[in-house]
Amino acid sequence: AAQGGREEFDIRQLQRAFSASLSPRGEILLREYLQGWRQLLKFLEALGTAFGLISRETESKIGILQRHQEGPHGLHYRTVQSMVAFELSSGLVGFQSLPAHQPPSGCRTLLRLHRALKWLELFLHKLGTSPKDGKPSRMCAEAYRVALAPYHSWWVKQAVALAFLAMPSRQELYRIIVRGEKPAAVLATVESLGRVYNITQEVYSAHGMLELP
Ligand code: 1Q0
Repeated sequence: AAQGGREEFDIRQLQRAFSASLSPRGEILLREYLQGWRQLLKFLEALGTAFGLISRETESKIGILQRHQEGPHGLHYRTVQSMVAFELSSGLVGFQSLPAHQPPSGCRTLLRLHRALKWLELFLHKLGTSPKDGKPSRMCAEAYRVALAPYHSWWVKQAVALAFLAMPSRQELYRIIVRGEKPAAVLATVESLGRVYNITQEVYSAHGMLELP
């Protein structure tokens, strides 16, 4: 579809957002983190309707976190660390399922995006190291089996498997991902994602929050 230049996925903006999300003090700034996710959303949208479910799910998770940021306790949602501290001290994390009238916690919502970043890291690594005739749909599925499938219901797994079949060829994928940029941009992006992932993982694991319902 014809879209304005600013509407399209731009790997430099993705890389910039995730590297800007890391503060010099090792905090993860949520605003920049979500900006990075909005870029990924553009990518998903460019893949077309077969990825509609995945796009909507991504959009929904971004929206929940954004509403926390704009809500009455918004100041506490500046960084991942301050969000965790706030929800822990207010009993809002939801270590057991929260009552239905309460919005999903920031912590459990971010955990879903966090796991998906692992998927992305694995997938991009495979894409970068695979032979020229490697099939992206297979790489997607393999990364999914490791990073996300253990947390998904049977229905979700079936739907995701279908979406993977609609994955474009490696050549087409590279065209969307890299566009005018040098392939090194992918490497820089994987590194930024990895740093952000590792810090989040440490914070979550320190508080026993890697399995929130
Ligand atoms: C390109 C294809 C991406 C496919 C990645 C696999 C993601 C599968 C996600 C499936 C979502 C299906 C609907 C529901 C799932 C929820 O049950 C689940 C758990 O949440 P909850 O509230 O039920 O406990 N939700 C999730 O796991 C959230 C998943 C978010 C999806 C994130 C997709 C990440 C994709 C990024 C685009 C790839 C860009 C590659 C290009 C990179 C360029 C350098």
